[in-house]
Amino acid sequence: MSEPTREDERFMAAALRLARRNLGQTSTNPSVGCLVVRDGTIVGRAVTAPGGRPHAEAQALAEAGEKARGATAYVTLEPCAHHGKTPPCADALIASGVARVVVSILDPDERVAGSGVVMLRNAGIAVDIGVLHEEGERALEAYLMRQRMKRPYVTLKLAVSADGMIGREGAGQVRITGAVSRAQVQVLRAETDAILVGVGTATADDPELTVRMPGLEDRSPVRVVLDRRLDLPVGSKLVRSAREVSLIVVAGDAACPFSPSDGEKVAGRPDEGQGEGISSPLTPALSPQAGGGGDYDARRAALESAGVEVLNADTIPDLLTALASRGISSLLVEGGARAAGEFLAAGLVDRILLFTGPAAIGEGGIPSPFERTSVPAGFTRRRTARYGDDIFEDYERDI
Ligand code: AOF
Ligand code: ZN
Repeated sequence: MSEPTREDERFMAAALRLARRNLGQTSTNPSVGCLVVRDGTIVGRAVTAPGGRPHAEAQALAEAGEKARGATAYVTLEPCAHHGKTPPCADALIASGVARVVVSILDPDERVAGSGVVMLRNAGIAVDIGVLHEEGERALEAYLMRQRMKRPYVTLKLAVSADGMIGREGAGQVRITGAVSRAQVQVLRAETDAILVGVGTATADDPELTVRMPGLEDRSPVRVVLDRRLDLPVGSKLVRSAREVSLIVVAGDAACPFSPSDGEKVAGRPDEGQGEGISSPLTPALSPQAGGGGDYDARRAALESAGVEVLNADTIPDLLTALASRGISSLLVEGGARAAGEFLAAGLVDRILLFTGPAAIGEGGIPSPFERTSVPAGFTRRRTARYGDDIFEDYERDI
């Protein structure tokens, strides 16, 4: 068997970069990169198509054509061995006449799990596994999390003011970070399968949670709202756009922890004990319906007839299991403090992206779920960057 070389690492690095291109676009499939290289020249290159098919190898081999004969194929994930919605990539590689296949990560999908490699070797093709293994694990982390742990990889994104606030009571959306950070968040959304907020934030801010960056408009993730009692107004932007971009509203039973509290921005909710004198930012059309009570079924029916999927899940782990079974591998939690706190308390945050703006909010500020501008123990900072006047920090969960 051949030995992996520096050149192998170079081409695998290029395949991993290529795979990034369709992150968040290929659910339930991972975004895989494939290069076909002959005599040091790339003769075919592809990434898993949006929607998950065709797979990367099939497209790269089609581009290479006859030039694939005797070439080396670099694939970030083990080529599939199963007849799924498309024929096995292992068969396509064998038929193409490639002499060697270099793989970064073995596919944990039980339909593959090493059998792609066996098929290739049985056909006399040299196979090297584990080239840039660590980088491969990182590039495929969301897919690997869903396959191995049956839940999505969870990223918590927080924008905090210089004094550690995530907003101002009763003020709706407050601008905390600048244009560069906001553009980064748009890219992040585009690379993620699903995005989640609590009903307090959904009601107070009335966000759309779509990708609006020019050129990426068709890359909006599935939107998810934690909403125990189905208080999300039918007139909200989220519900009104549910036929264009999927919206899942997560209801629970009485024991469910998803109820908003004063940790989250819920203005004008008489039943939540909001203080007097806090002016509601909500237009009448967006005021939450009276919570609880017997019209739950009517609210559910109204949401469903607006194209919303209502999902019952009583706990964060139950919710994550349900999302994973829908093929969602990555989840971006965007707030508010209550929703963030729920995920942290459940120990189900894998990564924290903290954007800190230059201005203080002061009086009436809603504190971040963390102590001022820090993050909880158990996370290690991997990267810091300056985005305009903001500071960006990327933390990963330890182990
Ligand atoms: C590859 N190349 O580019 C990708 C692969 O539903 P199907 O038939 O498309 O199969 C989905 C499975 O294929 C998925 O769970 C994973 O094991 C593999 N993804 N395999 O050879 C690719 N995206
Ligand atoms: Zn395949």
